Amino acid sequence: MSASPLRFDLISLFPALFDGFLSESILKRAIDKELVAVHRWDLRDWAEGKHKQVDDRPFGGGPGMVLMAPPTVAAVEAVQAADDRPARLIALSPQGRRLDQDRVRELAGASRIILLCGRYEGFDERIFETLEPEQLSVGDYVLSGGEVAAMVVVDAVMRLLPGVLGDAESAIDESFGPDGGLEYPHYTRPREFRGRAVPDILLSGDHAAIARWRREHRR
Ligand code: 21W
Repeated sequence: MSASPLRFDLISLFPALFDGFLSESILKRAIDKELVAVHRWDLRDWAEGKHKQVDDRPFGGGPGMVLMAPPTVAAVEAVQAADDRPARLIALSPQGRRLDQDRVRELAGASRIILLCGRYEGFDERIFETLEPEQLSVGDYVLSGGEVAAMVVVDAVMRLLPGVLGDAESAIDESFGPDGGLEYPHYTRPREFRGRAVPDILLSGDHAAIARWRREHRR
């Protein structure tokens, strides 16, 4: 459909984690409509040796394992070369800058985004020195790896791409707009639930009064 859909490349040790995410709902529809393309890559395919090792113990001691530079850098360079368009390279890392809607909007203007997902205690520092990725976190809590964070990035970005959401769904982004929150309490059937009724005004058909009520109940 669109000439050149935004392309995501997801590099992970567990690419199957993205299966359900990519095969349901809005994202599946966007992929089917070729508004976005998502490619998955298994980091282990660049591991060397009989054991296909991708992690090792930290020099200097300490807990956990560290993602090794050689397979990781080889994977990223191969993925970069898989398409002519230059890519934004993002490493998902708890030490990264926190993702917010401004950054999401900015990423939605890219033509290609490579998301590198770590596991274990962290990345060998030379991965950062060699590839100089942007580092992004999705919040101040501890995940088991970068995959869920990568899904957050893909989800937040793809829903801003033209044609991905219907008009009704698009309105949801207004809650991050210049007017601040347009969030108000929502109700649907039934009209009464466990003794709690829907406010009469919402059933009145008086659109001006409803708009006023929603402004007054904005949160
Ligand atoms: C979590 C890796 C913690 C390394 C004991 C005390 C990517 C993430 C991740 C992970 C550590 C993101 C330590 C928000 C996240 C991610 C796995 C470091 C050091 N050990 N955004 N301190 N939260 N997490 N642990 O966890 O890869 S983006």
